[in-house]
Amino acid sequence: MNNIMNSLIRILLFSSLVGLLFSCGDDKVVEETTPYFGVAGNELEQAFTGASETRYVTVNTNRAFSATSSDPSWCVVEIVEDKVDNLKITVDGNGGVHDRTAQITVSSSGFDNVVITVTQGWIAALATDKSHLLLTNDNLTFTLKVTGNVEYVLELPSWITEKEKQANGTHLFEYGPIAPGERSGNIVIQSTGDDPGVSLTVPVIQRERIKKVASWLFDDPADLTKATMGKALEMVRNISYNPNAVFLSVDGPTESNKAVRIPVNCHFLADHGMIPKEGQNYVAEYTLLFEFKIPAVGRFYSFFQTELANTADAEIFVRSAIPPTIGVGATGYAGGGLIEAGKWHRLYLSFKPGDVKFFIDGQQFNSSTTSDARFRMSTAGVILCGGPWTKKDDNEFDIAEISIWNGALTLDNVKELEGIE
Ligand SMILES: [Ca+2]
Repeated sequence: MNNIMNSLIRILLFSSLVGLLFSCGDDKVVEETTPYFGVAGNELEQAFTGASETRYVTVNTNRAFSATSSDPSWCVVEIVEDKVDNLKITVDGNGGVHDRTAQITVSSSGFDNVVITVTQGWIAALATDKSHLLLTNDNLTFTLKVTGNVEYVLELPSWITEKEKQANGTHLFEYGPIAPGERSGNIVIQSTGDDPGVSLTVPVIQRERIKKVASWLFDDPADLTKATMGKALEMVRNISYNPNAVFLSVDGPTESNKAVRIPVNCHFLADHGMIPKEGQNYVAEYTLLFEFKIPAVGRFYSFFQTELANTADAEIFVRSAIPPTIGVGATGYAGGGLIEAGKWHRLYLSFKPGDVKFFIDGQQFNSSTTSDARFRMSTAGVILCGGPWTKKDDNEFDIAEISIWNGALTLDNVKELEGIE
């Protein structure tokens, strides 16, 4: 009985397998004999951005087919064998300023053509030849070249003005010098009109370090006002006091380093060339160097005067004290024992409101927190080596060098300048 049942089961299983085989065979025959060809409706519109891109689309078919692009210059179509996504569409970046369209026609014998519509947008583009700008007082002009496919306007920081625009897109700008320090802003390049909005920002920084801006060495007996840096001095004589007063070329600290003897009640007027800080109309940070020699102690000698009418006190003196000191009430007097008659000294007067320092022969001898307005220099200039004629504070002395820096030098700065370790 068991054997009979087993045989029956075997027969049934065999019959089922045969049936399966036949049914599979039937399906295969159907596939081969019923052609189909099409592209899903939602794939018939292909919209691209302006950038280059590749996409794959499925052509559902069991037949050979072909595909052509109406504009292969930017829209390329290829058939990929053995892949479900068998249609490869590649678009180049759109460098133009308009949308564009192409049609891809997919054909198979015996079927209507399928048309895939490809549309591509475009990208408004602006570019500059510099990503940022670092400016100094040295040039006062700069260029920026703008390229792109859209019209644009420029927004500039208030301290920059445009001088001209050249046909190739190069803009020429100018700006003014600044006191040591920095200011910054942005140049914004913004597209205009109906174009898709695009803007670019180019940061601009103007930076200025403290530097020597004027220097007079008095080494040329024929030209005692000559500048080696900055502008020539102007000699100012008090003719009513002494009509014969003469600025004399005299020996200096060395044979080649000569000096000038400044007569009583005479002085130099200097165009220092310094620029006020933003928002100020005077110069409050500077350093003056005087290489000087006094003929005798017990008298006043005036180094500079900020009041150009020259009626008030001068600013800094060698005092008549014995031993002599240097300063004024606002800074205090100091340096007793450091200044000798008949000897050359190099004196640096470093001014910054709240931080005033004096150095002589490479050492600091006075500091003050004064921010007295008397030390502010006019942009019109400064009186050097003299003071008010009525006060008899400016006695004859010799000067081998005057130099001006447009900021307050430190002791380290002075040591470096003087070659002191
Ligand atoms: Ca000299």
